[in-house]
Amino acid sequence: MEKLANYINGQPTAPQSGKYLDNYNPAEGKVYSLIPDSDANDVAMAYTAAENAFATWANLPSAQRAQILSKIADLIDRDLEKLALAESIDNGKPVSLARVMDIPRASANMRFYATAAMHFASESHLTEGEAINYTLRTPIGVVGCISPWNLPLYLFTWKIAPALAVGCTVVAKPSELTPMTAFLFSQLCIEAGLPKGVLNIVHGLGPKVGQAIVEHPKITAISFTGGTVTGKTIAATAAPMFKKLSLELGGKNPNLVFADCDFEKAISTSIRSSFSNQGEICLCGSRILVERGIYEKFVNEFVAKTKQLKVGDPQDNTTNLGALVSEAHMKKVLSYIELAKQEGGKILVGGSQAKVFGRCENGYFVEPTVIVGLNHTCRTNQEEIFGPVVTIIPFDDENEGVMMANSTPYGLAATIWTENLSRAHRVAQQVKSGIIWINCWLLRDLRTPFGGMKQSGVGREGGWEAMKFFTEAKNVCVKI
Ligand code: TXE
Repeated sequence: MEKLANYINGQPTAPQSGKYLDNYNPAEGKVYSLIPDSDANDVAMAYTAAENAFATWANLPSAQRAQILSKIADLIDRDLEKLALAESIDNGKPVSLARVMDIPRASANMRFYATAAMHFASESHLTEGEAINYTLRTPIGVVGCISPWNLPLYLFTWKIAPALAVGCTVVAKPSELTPMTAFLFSQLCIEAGLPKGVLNIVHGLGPKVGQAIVEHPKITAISFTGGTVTGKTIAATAAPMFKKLSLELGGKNPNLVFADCDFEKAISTSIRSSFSNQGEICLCGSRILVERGIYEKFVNEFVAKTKQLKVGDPQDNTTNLGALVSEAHMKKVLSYIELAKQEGGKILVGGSQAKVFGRCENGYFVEPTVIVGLNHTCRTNQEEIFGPVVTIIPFDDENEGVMMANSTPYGLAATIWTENLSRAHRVAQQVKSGIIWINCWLLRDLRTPFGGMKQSGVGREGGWEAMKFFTEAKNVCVKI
């Protein structure tokens, strides 16, 4: 069985403990490779490599850093098919999705920040008649990047690319549930000539490897995407050391549909925003709030469209929903469906584990599920489920819609469907989410600030925000 390796000091490296963890193919419910069960010793080794590489990498002209990062992007493009298949096998998502979303976005992340490295500039402030201030931004040092399992290579590169672009060196940990593409990525880094120690990838469990990265006294900043509960542990661990933190956490995103929307577009995009990647995207609109005038029509049409979705073998190009990432996660999602029933919810479609025959008969599939009849305050409508499960809730007017949209502890993303221009802007201002899409969903410009309010996180990624996060600002005041 294939054994994955850590990537430390430019080399594929076995864990010091010699121990490995099972890596599952969730569509088959079967172990198909082994990943290093690393620990604090491997993190310490990765840190030393990153520290030794720091001065040279930080002082390299940005154009040279950019060249290497662009080369990595080119290699991702070259290996598109191989990486898409690997992502699909590791995560359970349809290969057709990985081919158009995950892998192209991974190379886009690398290329975007490669070019950004050459455009990054800092401010100056003239104190009239007295002084000129200029701001120096220098890479903060060795940083930790911890990424989740839902968009494995996509979110892994989204973190490491800006860190590397500004001249930081990195100790990174992909999710133990989906380590494969980060492993393949390490091979591309070697091929691209990334100097040794600049990026180090340590595989293993969150409470062991992730925690060791966060606890490491000399890792100065942590960029994390994952669950809100883990985010709290990370914040509590990092706070006494005054580490810089960027936390991108969960969401319970409202999809607000007004009666004056373009109905067909609202329906078809809502199907995507509900069930893409099996609903395992932090930006999915899991609470569909519909103005009462079109509620019945919307529910009927949405249910009819949901019934057309095909749950199946992720390698079949006609599959819309593949497997959930793990058995534990499937059970969690199914438990929320049970909870919804206990809370009085009515399941209009789905509601069970999906059976896929043949190769995938032991896989972790869940039917796309639509639930109505629940109050916006119940647990089903307040807690993140992170699966192919949505609720539809009617509202009477704009105020009530906004109130419901804002009624959860989360504030990551929101979608607004209306053809009324004033309403669109008014509601966008009132909804407490870091990302608002009007008449679209998941339309991303990598320059824009990305992140959430309330319990959806701290800080913003994207564009200059991420570059600033990985640098330390120093003001220099010159008397004139
Ligand atoms: O994520 P974890 P889990 C949500 C979603 C899901 C829930 C839990 O609701 O059901 O979180 O998922 C590492 N110190 N999202 O438990 O554990 C871990 O190894 C440092 C939303 O699978 O947060 C992995 O690399 N690191 C989300 C990463 O954290 C630790 C995406 C994320 O895993 C750690 C994923 C620790 N103590 C889940 N413990 C999103 N925002 O997109 C774990 N990790």
